[in-house]
Amino acid sequence: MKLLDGKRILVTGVANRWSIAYGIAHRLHAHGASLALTYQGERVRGEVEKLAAELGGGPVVECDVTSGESLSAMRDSIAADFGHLDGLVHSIAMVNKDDLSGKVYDTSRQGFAMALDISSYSLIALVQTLRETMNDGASIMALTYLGATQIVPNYNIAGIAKAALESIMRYLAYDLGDRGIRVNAISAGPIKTASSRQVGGFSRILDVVPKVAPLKRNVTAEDVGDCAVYLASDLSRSITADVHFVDAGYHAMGMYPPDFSS
Ligand code: 0WD
Repeated sequence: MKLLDGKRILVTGVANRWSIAYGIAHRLHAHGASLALTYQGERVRGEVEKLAAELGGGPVVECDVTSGESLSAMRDSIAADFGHLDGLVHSIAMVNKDDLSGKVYDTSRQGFAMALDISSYSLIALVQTLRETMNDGASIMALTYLGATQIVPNYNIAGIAKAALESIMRYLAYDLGDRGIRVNAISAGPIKTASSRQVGGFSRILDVVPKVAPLKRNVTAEDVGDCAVYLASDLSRSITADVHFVDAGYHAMGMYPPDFSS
């Protein structure tokens, strides 16, 4: 008997093999979950279909979170081909590259609106669309980053969007608690992906973590995936409205260690 046997989980945000969502899907599948994946746009469809075939061959459905029509069509397709959900993974973010360096006060109104729409509001949009297609007791999780609450130079508007996402996570946990549906966030340490490479100075962030974090290393998407397994499973049945750090302990450091040199 595996931890997630019989659980049907929808994973968003798989773009390629390096996506954190892929690491999560891989671990959920290893622990027995049946998976459906969403992809954004024809550009990544072939790759996501290939990855889905390795993960049990569940449905692969298009979903652009900025479009109500796309969200509704995704829900109808999931309801018809997959059934009610026991889990939902939100692994979606988008910020203009120009807004991932320089000064926050230079952020445009359009860049702010787009970042908050895709990276934060999308969690509300997904829950609004899918809540009737979710079983009571389901588990929802969203990916966040330390830049939500701490200053991480260059993360800028992405951090502001993550602060909104974490707050949305808590309010949704309250909204859905009467159905036993849990909503949590996983705060991942830096991992090299298509999105993270857009952040100014990202390779320096990867260099610093092993010198500072208590575990003296970076984390992998599979590490994040194992936290997702716990949150999707009944082991975390009493855990909701919280941020779970998978960052080798980096977030807890108040000062760099004495032997630190960059
Ligand atoms: O260091 C990192 N990589 C960290 C990432 C540390 C902590 C948190 N995160 C978060 C990200 O902010 C994001 O929420 O993890 C999540 C996944 O990010 P990722 O795995 O680093 O990046 P990526 O593989 O690019 O996945 C993000 C995906 C998009 O990928 P592309 O590369 O095509 O932009 O978000 C999806 C898309 O699949 N996405 C959308 N999905 C639906 N509708 C949309 C949209 N409009 N826009 C982007």
